[in-house]
Amino acid sequence: MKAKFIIVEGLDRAGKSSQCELLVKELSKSGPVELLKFPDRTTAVGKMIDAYLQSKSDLNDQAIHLLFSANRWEAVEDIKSKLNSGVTLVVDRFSYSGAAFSAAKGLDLGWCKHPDVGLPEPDKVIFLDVSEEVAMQRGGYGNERYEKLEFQRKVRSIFQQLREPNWAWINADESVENVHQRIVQALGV
Ligand code: DGP
Ligand code: NA
Ligand code: NA
Repeated sequence: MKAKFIIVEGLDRAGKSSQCELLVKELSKSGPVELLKFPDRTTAVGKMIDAYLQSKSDLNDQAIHLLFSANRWEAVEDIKSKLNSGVTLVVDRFSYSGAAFSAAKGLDLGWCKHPDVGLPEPDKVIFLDVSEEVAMQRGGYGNERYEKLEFQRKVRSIFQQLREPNWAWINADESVENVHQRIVQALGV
């Protein structure tokens, strides 16, 4: 099996983390696979992003946008070398989150996409769509900066604009197991 670059995107509270873990487990039956997560809050850049998300620091919209992009770029050699050595990657958020969350603030979508041009392109994008009702049942949105209903609505509408033919748009309101089955079907594994 050729290594695949699979991006999992979604709104906050869509169950992305659990689905990424289940998917990695499933794919590992047929070959090497690893999970990556962005933002990677462990790097120097990632620590600045983490402080921003927790409102411990403030940055203008353009500056934080470029830091999120830099956080992906600083991983590019690692991503490429893993793919080249045959390791399938499941990536919890990537460039689409970068564009959607910043454009939802009112920044120009084209401008938002630009810093990520040249990063690896996905074989498949899994988008986990969650309704407002279910997101609320899952404990509502937390304390982080973007976890607000009105903002999530805008983010969702930008994701719809970004959608391409290699996207699987999956209703993540259902049980963890059902959503997992849909993801597996969409990937044809
Ligand atoms: P997570 O760790 O997946 O819960 O993501 C943290 C928050 O940051 C979440 O609200 C989504 C947002 N986010 C993720 N990637 C980006 C990005 O590249 N740019 C912006 N502006 N926000 C992002
Ligand atoms: Na979050
Ligand atoms: Na998450």
